[in-house]
Amino acid sequence: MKSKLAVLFAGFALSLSVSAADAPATEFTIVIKNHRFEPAEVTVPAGKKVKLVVDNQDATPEEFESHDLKREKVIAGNTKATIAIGPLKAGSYDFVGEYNEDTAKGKIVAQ
Ligand SMILES: [Cu+2]
Repeated sequence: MKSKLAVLFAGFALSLSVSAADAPATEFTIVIKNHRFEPAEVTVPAGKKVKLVVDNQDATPEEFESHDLKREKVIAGNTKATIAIGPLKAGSYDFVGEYNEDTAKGKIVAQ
């Protein structure tokens, strides 16, 4: 039993160190408020996996939708969702709030 536990802990420590290695500055928060994204433009590092935390502060649900990023996710009112993207090539990637497309527009700029 002891040796099995030691192997488990070694594996756990290894996975911790691996995730720590690509952790820095990879999380970006976008707020939804009054059916708009704030900020409407987010600059992320190209060639890296990043996480978008989309914080819907409106009472109504919104759908984060991006054909460019091949992502769509419904976010209930007053909740947050995390969307993993990348690694992206340098460029501009549009997204919208599909339930309020006239006002909820934004883009990710990878550079
Ligand atoms: Cu959709």
